[in-house]
Amino acid sequence: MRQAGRSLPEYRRLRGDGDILEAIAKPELAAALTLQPVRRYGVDAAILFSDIVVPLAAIGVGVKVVAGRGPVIDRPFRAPEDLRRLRPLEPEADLAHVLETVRIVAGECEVPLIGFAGAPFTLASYLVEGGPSKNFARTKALMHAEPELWHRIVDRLADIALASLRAQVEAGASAVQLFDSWAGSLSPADYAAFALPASRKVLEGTGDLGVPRIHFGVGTGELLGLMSEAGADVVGVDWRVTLHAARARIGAGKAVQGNLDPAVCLAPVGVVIEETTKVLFDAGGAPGHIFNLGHGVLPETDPGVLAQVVETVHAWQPGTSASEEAGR
Ligand code: 1CP
Repeated sequence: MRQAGRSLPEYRRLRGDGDILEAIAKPELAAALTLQPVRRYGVDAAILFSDIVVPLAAIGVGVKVVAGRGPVIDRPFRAPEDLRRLRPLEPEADLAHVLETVRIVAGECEVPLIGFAGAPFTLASYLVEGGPSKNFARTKALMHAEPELWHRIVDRLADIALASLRAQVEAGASAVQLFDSWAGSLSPADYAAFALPASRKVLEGTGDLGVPRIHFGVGTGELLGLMSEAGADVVGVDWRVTLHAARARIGAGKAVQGNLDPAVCLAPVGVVIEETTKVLFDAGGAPGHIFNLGHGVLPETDPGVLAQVVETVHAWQPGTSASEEAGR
């Protein structure tokens, strides 16, 4: 549950309202923030407290994370010269603080730690748009107008994500997640041509590490079949597609992750539990389901409700008539 911490008073106290990139750069603080949702909810994995733009900031691409908005790029990418600003990542030097956080958490945490990186398309969208976007117009214009430049940008971003993920696993992360949050804005043809090859480079490039690879996206219902070709072991699904339908699109041999709508968690607790049970039921009894929200926890979510979601998931016994009845 990405950003589960944001709903916690202890997170807001510890994190304060300073710059998130500064908080991420303090290993003891970042490790404590990583562990808070694990301790409070008893979830089965931790996700590193960092951000997808951290490697970009580390190689000198000017980027701020603006409160209430997200990443903002000082000088958005527009021209071939901008490629020079994407130098190779040297994780031990550039991400020393993040890797130290991974080592601390891996040493202290009783559940697996998930390391992560931004997928090339999603990172490129921030670089080209200059910040969060609704329609990704400049990004799509660039990929169609200058496909060669686009491919060079996403290829460099793939190398950066790959280096970052490999270093996180070497430092102790037990799984990796590639966040392609905005891939759902693409048509299947554009996804196949302009996003999939670079994501595949990252996922296949982590295949020898022996850790599960999770491939996340939002609004990707029409892309799930293509995403399943990118090389991950687990494909994330949001609430717009049932897990049952998603499994058919993704094909055998892969697990699914998802897919409770984060907005549902703002409803009365009885409704939330009912919807949680529906997700579990829909996943079926077959192995290979990671229960999760379809996207990040909304900050106004009641932590007590999330605790009950976790309890419901842990109590679920697939195949028993009582559980199945509740899911109908
Ligand atoms: O300071 C804050 O509390 C602001 C909110 C916040 C947080 C908690 C941001 C700004 N980043 C983060 C940390 C973060 N980002 C984590 C750590 C784990 C956790 O807290 O649960 C992770 C895994 C991310 C990954 C991330 N950052 C993604 C991919 C996953 C997703 O949710 O889609 C994306 C797209 C970002 C960019 C980003 N950073 C922050 C925001 C608000 C955004 C999204 C902006 C947008 O809408 O484009």
